[in-house]
Amino acid sequence: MQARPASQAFRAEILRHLTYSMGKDAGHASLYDWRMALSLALRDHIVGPWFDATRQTYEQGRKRVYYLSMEFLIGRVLEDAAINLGMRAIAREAIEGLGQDWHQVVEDEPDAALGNGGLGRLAACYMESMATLGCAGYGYGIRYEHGLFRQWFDGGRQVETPEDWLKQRHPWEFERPEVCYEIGFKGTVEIVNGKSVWAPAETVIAEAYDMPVIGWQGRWANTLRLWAAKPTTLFDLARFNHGDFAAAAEPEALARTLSRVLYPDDTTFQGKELRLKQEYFLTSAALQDILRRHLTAGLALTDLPDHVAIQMNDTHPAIAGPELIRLLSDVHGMSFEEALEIGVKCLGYTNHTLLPEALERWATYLMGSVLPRHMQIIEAIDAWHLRMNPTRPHYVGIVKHHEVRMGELAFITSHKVNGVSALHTELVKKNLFPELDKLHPGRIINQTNGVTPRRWLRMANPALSRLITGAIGQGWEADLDRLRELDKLSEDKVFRDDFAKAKRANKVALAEWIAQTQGVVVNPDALFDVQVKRIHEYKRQLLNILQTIAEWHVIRSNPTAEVVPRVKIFGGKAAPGYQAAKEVIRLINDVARVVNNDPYVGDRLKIVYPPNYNVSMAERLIPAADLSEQISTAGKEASGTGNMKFALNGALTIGTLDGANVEIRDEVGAENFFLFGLTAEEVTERRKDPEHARHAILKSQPLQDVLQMIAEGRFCPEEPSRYHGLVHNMWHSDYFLVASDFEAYRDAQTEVDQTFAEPDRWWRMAILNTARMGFFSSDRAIRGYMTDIWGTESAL
Ligand code: T68
Repeated sequence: MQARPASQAFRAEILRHLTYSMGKDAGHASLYDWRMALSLALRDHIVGPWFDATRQTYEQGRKRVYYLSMEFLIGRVLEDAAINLGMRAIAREAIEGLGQDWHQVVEDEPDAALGNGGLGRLAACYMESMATLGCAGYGYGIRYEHGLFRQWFDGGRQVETPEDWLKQRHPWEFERPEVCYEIGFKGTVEIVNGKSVWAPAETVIAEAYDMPVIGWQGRWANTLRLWAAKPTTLFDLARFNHGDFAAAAEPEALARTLSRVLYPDDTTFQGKELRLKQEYFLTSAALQDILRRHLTAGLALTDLPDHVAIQMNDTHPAIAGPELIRLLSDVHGMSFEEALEIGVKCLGYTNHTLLPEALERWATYLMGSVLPRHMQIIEAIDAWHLRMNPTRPHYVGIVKHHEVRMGELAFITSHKVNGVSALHTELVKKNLFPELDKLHPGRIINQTNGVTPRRWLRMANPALSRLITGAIGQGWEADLDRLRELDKLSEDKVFRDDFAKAKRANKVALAEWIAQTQGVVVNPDALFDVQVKRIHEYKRQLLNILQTIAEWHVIRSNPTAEVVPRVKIFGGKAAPGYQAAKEVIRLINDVARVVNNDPYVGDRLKIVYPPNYNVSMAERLIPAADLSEQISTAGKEASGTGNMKFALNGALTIGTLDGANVEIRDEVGAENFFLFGLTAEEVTERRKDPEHARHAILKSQPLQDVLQMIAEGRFCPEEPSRYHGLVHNMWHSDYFLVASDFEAYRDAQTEVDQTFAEPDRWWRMAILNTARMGFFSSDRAIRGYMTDIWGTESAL
């Protein structure tokens, strides 16, 4: 077939980059060279819209949004950029015309894994939606040299190795050596002429690296600005000249540790000095950059709230309040109260968790030593807040029991605080900030999370995307409510068959990948049952594997039973120090080994747990899923976003009334959702019975059998006592109520089987899930932030 002129021209652009940017000729180019040349050629097409957007924002004096986040879980960029530019077909044709396989080139790109999980991925989806909607803004984060660790399994146990995405050049970033700021730590504060002067004892330089973020159809682009730490003094020449080469490089090594690694703990607060320094490093660099931009535009600092909206992604950048006050008062001469008032108008805070162990609370001695001036300002904010709210109960303060509570700090320094699902927001009001909510009615609002349909449907699931476009025409990618037009097609037998075929094609592709990478052969006609997310007790992967064991037991005790064949797929990492989560990982792998090698079982049950779950793996698994496991203990999952991606791709959900599951069920219809389990209120009630675990276990023979098998070492004959601790905990503690929900979960799984056995019914439900997910587009979420929090309008 003759290549289109556009792709011929683009081919020349790739070759130009291969020659002049990579210094290679086609005969000697590696896959890496080709990927770089292709990426750079695509990047050239982003620069135009990027400049235009920046110029327009500047000329129109538009208010900008600054999204401060310690994490941006971007994943791969190449194909996403190509799709948003409307150049995927051209790019593919061009690179294949040059003898390269598109998929191989795309998959050569390492994931930018600058995040742990949902919070970081949400930031990435929001950046893409802001660009799509023409919401002018910047993302500010850290350019970690090492993103989230790589996971592999050794005898079923999680092992972590460092991630190394910057080993190769990252073609999507522009280094900005001229955009740099000094960041100070420690030292002393003195009063000079009635003003506080902070003399830091340590300083580092924050240097900017910019990544353009291109929106749908290339109509707008924003910047993701990531800061890298550089030393203020590169080198101690005196020491070097004395022959002490290692010591001479010390200042550099010290500075660089600041942006060296992402903290891999998404669940417990550790209170480590380096983490506090990282948080301040990001925040101070971002705020200095924001003020510089404002001042160079010739604007007055008193007008800051008309031009600047700053969103704090959780409390990680919550030092922003004190830092902004410091910059406005100490550096720019404003009064404390005026600075505070301006700060509050600019700042917003998104809460992502209620788990007490995850809430940030810095010891006052640490805060006071790392950021002495900020500690003073925090105390001043606390005192001011008490003055302004004389009815405030004493225990509501920011500083309490020698700790600085970052949630309270973020709340008091923001004009809006938001939860991430309807249920979560209610619990934020009721359980997390009840007193502050009373003092500041209306400050807490909800913005239910969303995901970008460009990456999570259009890119990840081309088969389904083609089917949708064929049925309802183009444009749904940026107007996801239009999927409703599929509603009536659920009654159309031909469409149902096509929908099932698209899903089957994805399952076949996944089955091939599983066979190749895991050495496990799975049947694409089995039900693909997927639970992928960070491993955490509250997310209850344990409930899933216990039910799997029960199912295996049924098959074993009934060798000829006709069951609906299932493939249980797990994916996810545990924080390296989280022993209970690591034990669950090992149990899943142990059970998988036994079940997958059990000749009685055959095709009826398989368990796969591919290591190193990340964004790219999600893009492979989600489109191939039949069943989405969203089974957290009610009241614990703030929202979930994987739940949205699965349903959008036509998987049915088995889930509890937790986080955004509640709203997903409302949207898709209760009859198209497999609900089970205690509600958040019932969970609280149930915990009042100290023997809830034992009582629940005694009511369930299958659960007793499962626990007995584990206790006997059926899955680890080489070390039968391996899971005694886990079983003991199930009987005597079971904080996350696995036992209490076990029977309900099994019943729901039986219903899943029965439904799957009736394809017409199943596919009708699956279509209705896709059709009714419009609400969960991150475009809707960003529109909500724009009107309710940021006070900004689209530039498009
Ligand atoms: C997640 N939080 C929520 N935290 O658990 C999830 N935490 O329900 C929600 O959908 C998602 O945020 C988006 O709102 C996280 O992912 C972290 O990753 C994290 C990282 C560092 C410290 C604390």
